[in-house]
Amino acid sequence: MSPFVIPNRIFDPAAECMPRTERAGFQATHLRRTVEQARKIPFYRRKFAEKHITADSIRSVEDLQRLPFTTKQDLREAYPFGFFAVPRSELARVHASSGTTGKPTFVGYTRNDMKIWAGLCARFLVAGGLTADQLVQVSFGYGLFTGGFGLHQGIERVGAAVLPASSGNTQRQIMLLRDAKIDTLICTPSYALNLAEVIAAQGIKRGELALKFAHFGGEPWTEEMRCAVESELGIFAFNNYGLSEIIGPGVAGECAARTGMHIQEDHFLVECLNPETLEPVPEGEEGELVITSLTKEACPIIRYRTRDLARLYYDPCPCGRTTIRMSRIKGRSDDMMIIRGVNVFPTQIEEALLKVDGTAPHFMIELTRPGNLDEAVVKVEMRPQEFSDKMEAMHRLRDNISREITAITGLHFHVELVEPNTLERFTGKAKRVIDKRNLSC
Ligand code: DLL
Repeated sequence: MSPFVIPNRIFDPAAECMPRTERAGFQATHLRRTVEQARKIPFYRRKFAEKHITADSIRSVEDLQRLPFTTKQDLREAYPFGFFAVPRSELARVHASSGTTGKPTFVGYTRNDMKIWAGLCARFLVAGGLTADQLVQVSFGYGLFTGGFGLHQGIERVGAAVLPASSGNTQRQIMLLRDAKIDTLICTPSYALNLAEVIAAQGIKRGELALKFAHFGGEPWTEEMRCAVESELGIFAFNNYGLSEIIGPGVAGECAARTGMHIQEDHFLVECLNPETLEPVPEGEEGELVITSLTKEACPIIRYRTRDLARLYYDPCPCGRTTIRMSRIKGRSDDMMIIRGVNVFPTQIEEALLKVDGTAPHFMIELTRPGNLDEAVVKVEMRPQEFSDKMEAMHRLRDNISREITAITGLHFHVELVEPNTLERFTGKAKRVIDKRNLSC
């Protein structure tokens, strides 16, 4: 067996390492069942009728291409429970997506959905080294957000112990980490950075913490950010991906090889499409992830357009799992800024900043359009030790940052250096762009 595979009762080689052709047969059966289940939802019943789709006509995974897409807008229009395929009596849990535009989007789970969800979270945690003897602090919010409860049930399924700290109150989080000798931390990567900074500011020594591992997800982050957080907290950090409309965390996660996140293909079909033409992009090229659930009862979902941009890799992973792997998410197409006609993602700014010594990856982008041309300002925090009143040193730092940003984005950003600890900190997902351009008029 590969050295990357950690034997554990959760790891399921029959499902995770099966030959790809065999998996396709299994997926086709489940796709057929999903179409059957989705017919209970008026939206899909209508779309299937328009396209003459019946469950029986689904014979292979290639038939996926004939199925209709689902967008966030479709879900919104069916508010509150129009995308539920089961009666209320069969529901075991309801969560909601972190809607930025007023009303949330509800997602329901039957008892069986809950069991599957716990198993999926357990699987990626185990792939990333979680063992039953660890004590895990969950610093995701427990509530409508799927992060807290989702990871919580996965940890319990593994048999590890969970400390449900929930989000917020950074001082108390650090006290818990230290006093309970937590080995594994679960939160967003930006919150981990926030914790690392406060830990350093309080003069807490590495030896006072027992932290070894972390599982981060819920927002885009870069490899540079991983290096920074790992070295500041002395941990090994794994990436995991999911979204509430699909299930929550548990769609994909990294194994110890960390060569992309293994998609849990026995439960989800993932396509990578050109967002304009909606045609598949060639293997390894960037596109929008479009996800179909294969085993969900309460909220089966077909070809959901995630708006998340990533790449898919089909080559074998050293860990032995045969599932497709997805790259980091470059960003959501919703987060993409179009500045003077050039597409820019906040992750590109993060990448640039982490290449320059002396800056902290705390930044805020402000976009304005004083005349006809966009202006982009990035406020960047300095590290306390680099903050000085020597103009020349500050100018040099600013020029270095500006050069890196231009090298990565091809655009000029005005760089404003700001004092340590002056930009907003986030306890969940970071929000880094303020767009004052009033583009709707
Ligand atoms: O964030 C579910 C989740 C919770 C995943 C905890 C992982 C850990 P939503 O609030 O619906 O659900 O937000 C989903 O977050 O479409 C991506 O844009 C982004 N996202 C989630 N995980 C990652 C990741 C949860 N690892 C949206 N890398 C998704 C990049 C991520 N972006």
